[in-house]
Amino acid sequence: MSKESAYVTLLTNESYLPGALTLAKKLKTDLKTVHKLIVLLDKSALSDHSIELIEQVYDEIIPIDDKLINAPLAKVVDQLGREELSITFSKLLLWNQHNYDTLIYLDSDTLPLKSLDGLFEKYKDLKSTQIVASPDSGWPDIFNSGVLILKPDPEVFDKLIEFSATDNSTFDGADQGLLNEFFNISSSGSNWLRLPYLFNVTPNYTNAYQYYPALLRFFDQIHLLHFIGKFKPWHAEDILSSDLNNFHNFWWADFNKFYTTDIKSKLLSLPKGEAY
Ligand code: UPG
Repeated sequence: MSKESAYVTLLTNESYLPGALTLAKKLKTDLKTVHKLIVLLDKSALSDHSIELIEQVYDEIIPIDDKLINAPLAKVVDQLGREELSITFSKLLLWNQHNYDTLIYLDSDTLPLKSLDGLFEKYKDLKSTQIVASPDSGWPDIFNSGVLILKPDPEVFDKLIEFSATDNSTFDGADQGLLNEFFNISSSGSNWLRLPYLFNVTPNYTNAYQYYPALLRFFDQIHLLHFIGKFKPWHAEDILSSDLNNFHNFWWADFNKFYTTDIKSKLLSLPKGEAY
């Protein structure tokens, strides 16, 4: 029997739950994906009610409670100032999901605006030694690791784990630095297949730099928004404005559409943890 392809996200605590739920609802209800939705979940960190909400939208929960991988804390704090990102080394577990063919990994702070299903067909012949990702807006010779297309493979997984334990495996202390070292830098870029920026647009209202004319020119073609940085849309509704580049508006419009007042207030009162 041929293997399935699927979307997958990572969720290790309740502080990213509103994002993970809105992401799944968007893919299923609005964009009507025909693919399965999977979550790599640390169940021990979520309440029963939160797990019920996850079960309502995700087709499969892969528990990773006893498999979490942490990057050494000192470097991620030193380089990025964000302790909570140490846990993102757990993205390496993606390569161990070899019951699946192609995986499209999406961070739980992403919001697709258009269907991404065509990417499965486009990259069906991808090799497990390659990765597909968009350039990072802060350093375009490096890919952003919030949207990844990959082929799970136990051999590549073992190599990643081995590599992650070496000194200097990650230049930023987290998964993005590690995955770029492994797939991109070590092959002088040849194992990184570039996905257009339109598939991982990372505006940040605190960014000093935004290429506004390009934003206007390509606005209608944006396939996915990614709310990078410490401050996520669900942390506050009161910064919303009608500015075109205030992308938090898009997340709130969907969250308000998908969840009733009752559930919304519960979700918004969840602990924000280190991420806040
Ligand atoms: N995550 C959790 N719990 C945490 C922290 C992170 O589940 O406590 C998951 C979640 O899916 C989240 C993802 O990991 O979306 C990445 O964390 P996030 O805060 O969204 O990272 P960014 O601010 O977007 O930072 C960048 C990249 C991201 C990469 C990270 C570390 O966009 O893809 O993982 O840097 O390299």
